Amino acid sequence: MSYDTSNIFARILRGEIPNDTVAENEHALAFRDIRPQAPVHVLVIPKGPYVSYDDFAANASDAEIVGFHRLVAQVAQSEGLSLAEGSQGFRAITNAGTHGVQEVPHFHLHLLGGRPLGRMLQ
Ligand code: IU
Repeated sequence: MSYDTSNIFARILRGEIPNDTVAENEHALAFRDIRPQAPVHVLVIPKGPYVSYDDFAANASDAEIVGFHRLVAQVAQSEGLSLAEGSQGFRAITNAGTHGVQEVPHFHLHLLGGRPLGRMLQ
């Protein structure tokens, strides 16, 4: 699947649409989900044009991959989700494609926490 530059997260990255930014670095942006499913619901996206997690993992540079994950860790800490600092935990998920029910075709990781999230897989 080729990258669609008109997707909503691409427009956010270009500054065409406002967002509730939590943090950013050279390679990634973190912002609050507009329909939060938990007290903390932050989306972390790479700044590069990657459709899905597998696209990102296969094609992003080492610096992009490290930068992305460091931002996830930074947000987990700043949002009070870090286990190392005594939180009750969190969930980090990414949906891909039709079966994964991916709504926006720009890779994003959902970081959820602040309440018990229930079991996902039986
Ligand atoms: P999904 O993993 O692609 O299914 O989730 C997309 C998420 O993006 C979903 O939780 C939406 O609430 C969220 N979102 C957003 O935060 N801002 C937007 O403008 C749009 C979707 I469209």
